[in-house]
Amino acid sequence: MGLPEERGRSGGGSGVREEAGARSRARSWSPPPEVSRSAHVPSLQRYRELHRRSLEEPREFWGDIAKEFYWKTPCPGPFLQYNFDVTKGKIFIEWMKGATTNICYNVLDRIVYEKKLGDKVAFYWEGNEPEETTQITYRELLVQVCHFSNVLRKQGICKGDRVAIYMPMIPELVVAMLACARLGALHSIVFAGFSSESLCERILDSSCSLLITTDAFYRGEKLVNLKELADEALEKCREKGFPVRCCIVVKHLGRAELGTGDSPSQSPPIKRPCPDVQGKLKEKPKRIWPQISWNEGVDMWWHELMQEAGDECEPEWCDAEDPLFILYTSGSTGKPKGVVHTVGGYMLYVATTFKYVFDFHAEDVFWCTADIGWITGHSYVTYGPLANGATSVLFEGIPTYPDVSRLWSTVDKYKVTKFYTAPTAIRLLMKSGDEPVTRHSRASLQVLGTVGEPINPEAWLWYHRVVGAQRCPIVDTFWQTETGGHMLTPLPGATPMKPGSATFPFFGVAPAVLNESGEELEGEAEGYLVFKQPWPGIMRTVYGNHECFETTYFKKFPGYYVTGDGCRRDQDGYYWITGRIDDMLNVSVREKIGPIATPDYIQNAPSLPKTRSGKIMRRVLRKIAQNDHDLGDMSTVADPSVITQLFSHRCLTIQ
Ligand code: 6R9
Repeated sequence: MGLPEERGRSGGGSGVREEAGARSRARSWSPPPEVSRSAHVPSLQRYRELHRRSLEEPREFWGDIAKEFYWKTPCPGPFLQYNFDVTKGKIFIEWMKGATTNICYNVLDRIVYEKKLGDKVAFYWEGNEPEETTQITYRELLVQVCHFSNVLRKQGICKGDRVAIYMPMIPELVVAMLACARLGALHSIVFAGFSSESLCERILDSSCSLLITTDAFYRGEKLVNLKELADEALEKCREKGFPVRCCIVVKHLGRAELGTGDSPSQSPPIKRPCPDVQGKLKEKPKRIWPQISWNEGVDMWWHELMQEAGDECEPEWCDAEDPLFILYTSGSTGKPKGVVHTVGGYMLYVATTFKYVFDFHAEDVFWCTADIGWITGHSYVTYGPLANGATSVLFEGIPTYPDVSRLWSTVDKYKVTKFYTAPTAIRLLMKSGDEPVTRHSRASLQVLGTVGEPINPEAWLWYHRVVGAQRCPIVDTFWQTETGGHMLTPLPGATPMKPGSATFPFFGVAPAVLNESGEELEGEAEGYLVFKQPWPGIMRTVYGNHECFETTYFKKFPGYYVTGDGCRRDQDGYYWITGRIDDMLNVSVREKIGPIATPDYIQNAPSLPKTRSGKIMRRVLRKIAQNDHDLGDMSTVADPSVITQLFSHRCLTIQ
């Protein structure tokens, strides 16, 4: 796709600068002046000044940001201490060690009592069906969280305990995670699209003492009997000698049975047509509410426990370096790793990236479409927006239900100003053409974002031209579960964008490009993307396996955090992620390594097995190469037919 023809016209927003004399250079799109005018960072020069300061004086830079937050006790010793070099001893990173705080207090009590934003909407909840909606203010959210914290306390949950959460995108998921944070218990959220095996494996790995789940939910047309999967998981845990003593169940699909209940201790009532009416609604398939099984002595209803719970709940004051949560990485290779993030650094980092990368202002309505089961949802549905007192959309549905214009009708419904999604969703919607988008106004949109994988320029240009009507800068944010928040990203009012490039490092981030021998490459270069110094949001360990943490991220190149991604830096200093290093086939491999490294067979593939978030499942590719049909857990594969196709076209001569 070429450049938009309207580029010079007034009202077109972004200016286009074609760089003369360099055919290979990508064109850059300047930030729209109306965005820059009111932006926190209004120019590239200002970005560079702030970035330089963040690297030269990290303690002062982050120290100033820390002043925005509530600390029960200040930092008694050094603000930052770390070792990134395996040859010099154990890898560790400590930001503000010894200072005490509570992240739940900071994202709720502070917003209600210090910022006086109690009546502001924290979330507009948009259910799977467009007519299922509710909203919750900061004050209401705080009340719910205090109640549920008391519920957990009564069940014996203490600071340091692990709590597994297996829930769809409903307000109670946010309540549950923040209640854990209030008590200093670690939440381990398992994406509700994962299988019972995955849930069991994760419960066992971090020996969770309690599970929070939901009766059932719809994902588009598909009914997911979540409680059944949770039961299977707990049964497997029991078989393996680890009985989980308590399972709290939210009545979500059966919520209408509970009535509207105006007691503040209950879940917010949801506007949902009652089942009889729903059955009669035109063109709506009849919804089935499954019977769920009940394990006496283990299962407890959320709404019953909430009714008995008290209003007051003093937060547990935690060390800045205490663990906040565990989140297992997608595990496209081998066993999933429990990535551990800590209270203080994660709080500073997600709050700051949210503010600058989406150029947050008080009147914004923010919408990140990611599921909270992934890091993007942890950081940019829950903690980042709440830490800034933002109003967000919490979306239970999928982009294609009831039709492919769902995202854009929802943007109009809530007047969304900042919208954040994945390239897979953009590419999928692009196939349906422009009309489902342009049918809706989208006039409220100001900034668009992407995350999860490289975005191809064609999809970028469509997102920019059609969705953003050429008015909206696109922030292509590169980061990982391990990094906690954005690492390479444009700032909407400052950075000239190049379609497909995540552009420049965020504050506090010092990237480098290394060759195979670990030498830093200068200027235009391609190689391993690494980071040279710690930022507050970096993971601190792999749960229960610090050695795995050191080996995976620090052994290959001592002194650096190794992302595992390849990247190219162009002549203007822009970073372009080329993908996971181990996904790449080095074309000259035979010459470099020797004849043993000659590929036996090259199989053309129309597509690769990917997760729903767009990640290539390398583990599955290896199995196909070995003709091994025992694929293990396939619950996150986006399109299983791809695998059948790959097996059937597999070269039969290789065994
Ligand atoms: C946030 C998240 C991390 C991996 C990462 C990289 C890929 C993420 C990207 C991107 C190119 C971007 N990735 N964002 N690649 N451009 N803007 O997705 O975390 O699920 O841990 O995945 O995703 O390969 O290493 P996670």
